[in-house]
Amino acid sequence: MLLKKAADMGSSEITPRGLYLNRRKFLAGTAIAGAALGVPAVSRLFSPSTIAEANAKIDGIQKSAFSTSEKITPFKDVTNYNNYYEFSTDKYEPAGLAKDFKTRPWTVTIDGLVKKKQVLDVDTIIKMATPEERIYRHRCVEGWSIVVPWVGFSLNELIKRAEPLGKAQFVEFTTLYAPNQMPGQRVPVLDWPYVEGLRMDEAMHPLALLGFGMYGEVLPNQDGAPLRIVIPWKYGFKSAKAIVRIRFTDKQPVNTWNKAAPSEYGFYSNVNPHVDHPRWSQARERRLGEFLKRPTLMFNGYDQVASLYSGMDLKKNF
Ligand SMILES: Nc1nc2c(c(=O)[nH]1)N[C@H]1C(S)=C(S)[C@@H](COP(=O)(O)O)O[C@H]1N2
Ligand SMILES: [Mo]
Repeated sequence: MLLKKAADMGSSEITPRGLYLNRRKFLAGTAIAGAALGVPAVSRLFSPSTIAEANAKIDGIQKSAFSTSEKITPFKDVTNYNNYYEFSTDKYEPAGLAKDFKTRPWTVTIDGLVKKKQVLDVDTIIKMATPEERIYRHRCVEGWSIVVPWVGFSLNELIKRAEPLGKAQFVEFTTLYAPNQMPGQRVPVLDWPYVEGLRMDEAMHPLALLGFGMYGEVLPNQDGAPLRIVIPWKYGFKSAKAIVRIRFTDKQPVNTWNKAAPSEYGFYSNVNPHVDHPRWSQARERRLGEFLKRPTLMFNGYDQVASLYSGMDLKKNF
């Protein structure tokens, strides 16, 4: 069991008020079964069957110097407490609802300001470089954190092969839109599909990971299979799951959470204990499974990215 529930923000807290009320109205006006969507979970037991959906082991994984030596969060916590609004706003539900999500065949479209526009099979991408285990801290904007042994390689491996044009200043990531498979997309809680973005130098930073596994295995569906990004120095929502498109652009992408609540979620979203969310402090966080909160670190402790933001006002560019 997790010991952190008391401190969790419910979905009503991450969801901006207007949207939340709209969603409730929407739910009230349509007789959707299980309209409990708007009600944050108080307590639920893990279903062992979701944990048993063990995925294939990944061969030839190398260790990474970027890994933290902090205690890894148990697999069952990381895979049963998920933010994945395409499936549900209830963090306990994606594990079950994503069980039959189809991750093959799967292609990723690479387009925009890039020399090699192409549609790549996800298995071609996965084989592009040596898989590494990267044990990263992950800090959700809601105040909880985890330590996860991801499997993947630097996103820049893919970007370099695509040969972006000199004009490309940003990269935009788009998640699959498949309301037939993703029940959360039948509800207008966010503007689907989920979109995220990075500045080119952020995307090229070796810490920015293209992930396809965790704990030595293929990524569980609820954690973003078959392919996601993991940006450890930014709040969790920047780490988009189930990516189908990577577009290079000269304009700053409009990321989904920024569109939903521009005063609450910025484009940069670097972990920053000195810039509070308008509705709660960001100074501390609770590790899943721990009781006491710990201080949140600037850039989530990844100081090596600080130079990317030198000269920038990170209170303005939150
Ligand atoms: N497509 C998509 N990606 C997403 C989200 C989402 O709702 N949809 N939630 C984000 C948020 S808020 C967090 S904290 C992380 C959670 O990743 P995890 O469930 O693997 O811990 O995924 C991020 N990526
Ligand atoms: Mo999050």
